Amino acid sequence: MNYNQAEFCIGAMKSGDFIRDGLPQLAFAGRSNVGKSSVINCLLNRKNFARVGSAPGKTSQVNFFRIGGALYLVDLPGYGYAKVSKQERERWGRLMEAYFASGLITTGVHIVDARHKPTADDVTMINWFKSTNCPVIVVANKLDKCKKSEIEPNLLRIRETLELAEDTVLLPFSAEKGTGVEELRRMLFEG
Ligand SMILES: Nc1nc2c(ncn2[C@@H]2O[C@H](COP(=O)(O)OP(=O)(O)OP(=O)(O)O)[C@@H](O)[C@H]2O)c(=O)[nH]1
Ligand SMILES: [Mg+2]
Repeated sequence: MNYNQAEFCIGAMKSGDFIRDGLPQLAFAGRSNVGKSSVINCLLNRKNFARVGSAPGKTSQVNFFRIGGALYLVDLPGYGYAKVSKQERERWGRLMEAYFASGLITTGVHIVDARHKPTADDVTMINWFKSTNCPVIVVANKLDKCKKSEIEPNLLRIRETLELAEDTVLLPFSAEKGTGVEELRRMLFEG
């Protein structure tokens, strides 16, 4: 699969905008600012393709990128950003619910922060993924910000808090350094 051939298709604001053409959809979700767009850029070996927010909570649409004419990477709006109005939060909830209920997701990529214990919102998110019955890969991003001695215990804490099945991949990752990117490409693009 040629991941260098990538194009932005649509930023969906409502369920009617979702692309329904039968190609696989790999959905990227995670807390605001955790690095969803950065992980996508890293995968595609691009600098600023999926927009990296200077202010958190910037991506408020469901962004569809078609890759190699073969599948979509779907950059979902982040959650858990405090300075968002109740109205905006409700809009987010409806949009996400519609996308998760659409049956369009074929693989989930849940991005969490390698430094921290997953939040209550992270637990809600992984449960949404589990409810789709699709395979999900958990990416522990910002690994470059962890001390070496923290990595193993942090990964264990993530696995336990999210109650990941034994066969669920938890991938240590750094979008900044490119750590884990080849493995993630293999899993997503050659799987
Ligand atoms: N050190 C470090 N910084 C990172 C990494 N990944 C992302 N960042 C930084 O984290 C910030 C947020 O990255 P984004 O990719 O915009 O995060 P996002 O999850 O798409 O954010 P929203 O779209 O607002 O939900 C940016 O300043 C990135 O440069 C990483 O692996 N290591
Ligand atoms: Mg983003």
